[in-house]
Amino acid sequence: MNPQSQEFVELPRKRCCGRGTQLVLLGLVTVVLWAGLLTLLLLWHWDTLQNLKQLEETTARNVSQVSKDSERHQSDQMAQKSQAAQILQTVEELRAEQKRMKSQDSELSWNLDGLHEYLSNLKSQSLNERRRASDSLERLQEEVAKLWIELRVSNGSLCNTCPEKWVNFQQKCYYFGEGIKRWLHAQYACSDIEGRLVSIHSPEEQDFLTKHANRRGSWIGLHDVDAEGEFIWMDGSAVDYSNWHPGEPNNHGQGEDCVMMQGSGQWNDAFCRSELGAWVCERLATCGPPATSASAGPPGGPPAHPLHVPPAP
Ligand code: MMA
Ligand code: CA
Repeated sequence: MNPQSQEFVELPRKRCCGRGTQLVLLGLVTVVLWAGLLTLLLLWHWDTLQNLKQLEETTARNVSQVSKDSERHQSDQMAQKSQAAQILQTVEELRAEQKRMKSQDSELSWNLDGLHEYLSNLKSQSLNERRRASDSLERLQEEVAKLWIELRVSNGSLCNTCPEKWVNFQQKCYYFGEGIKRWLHAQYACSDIEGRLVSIHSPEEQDFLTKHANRRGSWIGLHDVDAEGEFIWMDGSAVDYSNWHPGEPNNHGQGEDCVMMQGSGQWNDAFCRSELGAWVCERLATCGPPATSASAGPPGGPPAHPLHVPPAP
């Protein structure tokens, strides 16, 4: 062992203080230590408090934010609900409007149908009136032409001029057509040569026709096409003479509305679509110059073909 260290160890320890002082020092140290510990605890507590306060504040902020959000959400939801209700109402209104329009549409189409019917009635009415007016005009022209002829005859004129192939009797001309035709086509054949199917008004005229007409029968201008049993002449003149075969008219079979003159000259109502071999047309004769030099009315005279009336447009 080192003698020096031996020396050091062996140095007698110098006592610093007395036992009381030591105790006081120990107490002081203890107090200081407790104070430090307490300070630390207090600091920790304060810090914790601060943290808690912060946390509380944050939580309060969050809660208020959440409640604000929820309020906003609620109000949004309410707005959406009211919007949905509004949309529903609008849809209902639209449906009602659609229904109303549908009913209006059907009413309009009903009205339109009515108007169409009214219009077509009006059209047919006006057509009928036009036809009646044109018939009356034709009859008046016929009357005028006949009066004119009578005037000319009374003034000494001879009114017996007929076109070629026409036969004169009194103041009329007759055309005895031959060929197979139904009544309607015989009518067309007459109007093609500015005449019409014959009308018969006296036994003399009938005798003349009987002598000249085809032996197998000819169509004449008498018919009851418009009303069964009501026979009328094509020229609208009165049915003031008749020469029916006994038992006729009998409207035999499917209906007989057109009249033919048999070979004997007697009349028979026949089926209008029957094909007969002959027909008789007539027209008024034209007048020559007066027999004397005395003038009979204005020069020019009646229309060249008094029976020819232009058809209604
Ligand atoms: C035919 C036809 C009629 C007519 C009778 C007369 C059979 O039918 O010409 O129009 O009335 O004969 O018997
Ligand atoms: Ca008959």
